[in-house]
Amino acid sequence: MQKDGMSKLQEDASPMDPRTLKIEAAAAALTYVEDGMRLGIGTGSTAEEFVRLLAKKVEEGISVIGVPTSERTAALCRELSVPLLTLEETPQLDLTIDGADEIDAQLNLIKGGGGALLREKIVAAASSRMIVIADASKFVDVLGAFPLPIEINRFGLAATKLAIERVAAGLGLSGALTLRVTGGDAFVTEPFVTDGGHLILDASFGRIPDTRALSNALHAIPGVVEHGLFLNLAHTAILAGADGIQTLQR
Ligand code: ABF
Repeated sequence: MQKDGMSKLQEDASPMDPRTLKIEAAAAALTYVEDGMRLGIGTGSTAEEFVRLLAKKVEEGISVIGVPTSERTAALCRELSVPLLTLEETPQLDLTIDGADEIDAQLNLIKGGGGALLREKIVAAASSRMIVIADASKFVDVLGAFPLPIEINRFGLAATKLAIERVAAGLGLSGALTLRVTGGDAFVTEPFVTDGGHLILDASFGRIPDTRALSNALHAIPGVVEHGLFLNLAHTAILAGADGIQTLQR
C-alpha cells in the first residue's frame, strides 16, 4: 500500500460509532461467504457482529459449517443456531473471518487481546484464506503499540518471563511483561486462563521493527505456547472507516 494510502486509512479512523464500523466490516466479509463453506469463526466484538449477520444468512437457507475459536464464540453460535463442527471433524477450512488488535500494510497482525490467540492461529493456519475485519483505527504503520499477548505454560512462569525479557533485549526491545488477570472487578487478581488452560503475558515492547525475528525468538522458548504476531496468515483485510470500506489484499 502507498504511504499516502496508509495515512489516508489512519485519517479514516474518525470518531464514528465503533459498533457501526464493526457491522460494516462484518457485512463486507459476509459477501465472501459461499454456500457449503467451512468457516473458521474468530473471537472479539467484530467477529461477534459477523456471527450475528451469518446467523441471518443461515436462517435464509445458506448452508455453512462454523469452527469457533473460543468457547465464547461457540456459545454465541449455538445461541444463534449457526451449525458448528470441531476442527477435529473438519481439519481443512475454506475461510476464516476474525478480528485483530493491530493490522499493518503487509497484513501482519497483532491479535490476542481477546485471549483466544492460540485457537485463532490454529484455525487461521488450517484455512485456505483468512479475512480480517476491523475498524480503520486498527491500521498501523508499525505493529507494537498494542501490547503483544504471549500465551505461556503455567509451569515455570518466572523462568519463561526471564527468557522472554532476554530474547527481547537481544532484539533491542524492552518493556513491561504483565500477567493478564481476569477482566471486570478491579480488585480481582486471579490470572486470566485461556480456553487451553494457559496464562497470558502482555508485552509492552512498543514498535516492533522485525516481527519475524521476534516471532522466531519467542517460539524458541519452551514455556511459550504461542504469541499474538500473526505473520503471513491474513490474505485480506476489510477496514471500515468514515469514508467507507477499504479492502487490502496481500
Ligand atoms: C480477536 O479479536 C482477538 O485476537 C483480538 O484481540 C480481537 C479484536 O477484538 P475486537 O474485534 O473486539 O476489536 O480475534
